[in-house]
Amino acid sequence: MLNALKPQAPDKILALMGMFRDDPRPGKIDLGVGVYKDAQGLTPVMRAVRAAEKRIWDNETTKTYTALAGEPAFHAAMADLVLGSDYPKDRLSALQTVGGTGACRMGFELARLANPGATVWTSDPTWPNHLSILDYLGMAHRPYRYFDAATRSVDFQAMLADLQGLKPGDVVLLHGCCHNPTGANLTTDQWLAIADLLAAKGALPLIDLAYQGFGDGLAEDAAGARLIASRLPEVFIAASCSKNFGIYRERTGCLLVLSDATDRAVTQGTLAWLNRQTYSFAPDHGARVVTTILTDPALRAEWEAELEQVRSGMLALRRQLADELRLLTNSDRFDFLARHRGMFSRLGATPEQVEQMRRDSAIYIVGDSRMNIAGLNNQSVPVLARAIVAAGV
Ligand code: PLP
Ligand code: TYF
Repeated sequence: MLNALKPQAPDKILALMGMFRDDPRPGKIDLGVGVYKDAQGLTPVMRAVRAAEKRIWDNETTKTYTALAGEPAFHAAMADLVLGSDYPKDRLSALQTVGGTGACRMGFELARLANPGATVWTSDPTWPNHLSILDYLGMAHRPYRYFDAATRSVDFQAMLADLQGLKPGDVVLLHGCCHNPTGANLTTDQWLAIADLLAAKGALPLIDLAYQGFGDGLAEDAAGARLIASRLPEVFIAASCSKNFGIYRERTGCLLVLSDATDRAVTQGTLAWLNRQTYSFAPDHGARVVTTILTDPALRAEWEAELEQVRSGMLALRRQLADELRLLTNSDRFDFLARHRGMFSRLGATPEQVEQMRRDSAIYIVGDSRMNIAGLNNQSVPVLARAIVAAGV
């Protein structure tokens, strides 16, 4: 029977991770997979996470099941982190999920249950797993133009023009901040215009918030999601704790759903039911760590300070790289690197140029020329800048 299976295409980002590992060259630079790395190239466990884990280890007396949708304390802590303290509590449903990916997946499934004919509109480009999950679910999806390859910024007029085609009940997948893979983000005015358009069209926003705290700050990175949440009757937010808490492998995320208050009970019940159909209870440990940190003022302050170091470190690397390229090219062509936010920037190199940088300089960048800025340090920035110029980007 299993001989009927067809091979699946490998995940290109994860495949690049393996190629990097197998490269024996000593000065190799990994700008591939989206994992934060410090100046030593390590992805450390955050201090607040260690402290929370110790506290849980000291105090936990049972490992019995919790609740199908996850702990209410986790839901409340995540809603507060994402939406701020004055969100409409009578309109909120929430689901603890297996990472931000699980939150996206459950968001798609919930939308499909409510409107089986929904088309999901995705930015061009977007995170490849969005598209592969939608394909797997058999859900219709359509790209909207987003990235202007010439300016490496958002082509907002094109985005608005494409979204004119929305039908009532369609889903618009938006990156809440730190767009993956481009690094180009919407301004507040653009978020407002999107909110107005979706409201006029009767479309449903699904905001993928995987990098809150990696761009302009915790509140700033949630501003788009908060603005949409304050203006639209129904909103889905898929929040990941993988990056901002550095707990990737614990698989921690949360789907927040705002609905009419009269639909809340059935929505919340449907979310719990979706977990039950898929894997029953979501993993507990990461969610418990996050709840412990967010509800303890001292731990929270320590976490916020460490996250701020991570954020400002990436911003400093962006500025250093843009400055270096200004000097080498005697132009401002690469200033967009300092304007982008989050871990990623799409450089705008051809696949051949990406390949040349890997071959000649042992620099690993995803094939679409997405670079993970966190893979750099002060010493490797000039190496990358010279390789970019040598490749003729
Ligand atoms: N969405 C985007 C855009 C991402 O880049 C990621 C990154 O890993 C995720 C969602 C989900 O992450 P995870 O499932 O590891 O929490
Ligand atoms: O885009 C990235 O690099 C991160 C990590 O299948 C990632 O979001 C990459 C591929 C994948 C899962 C996570």
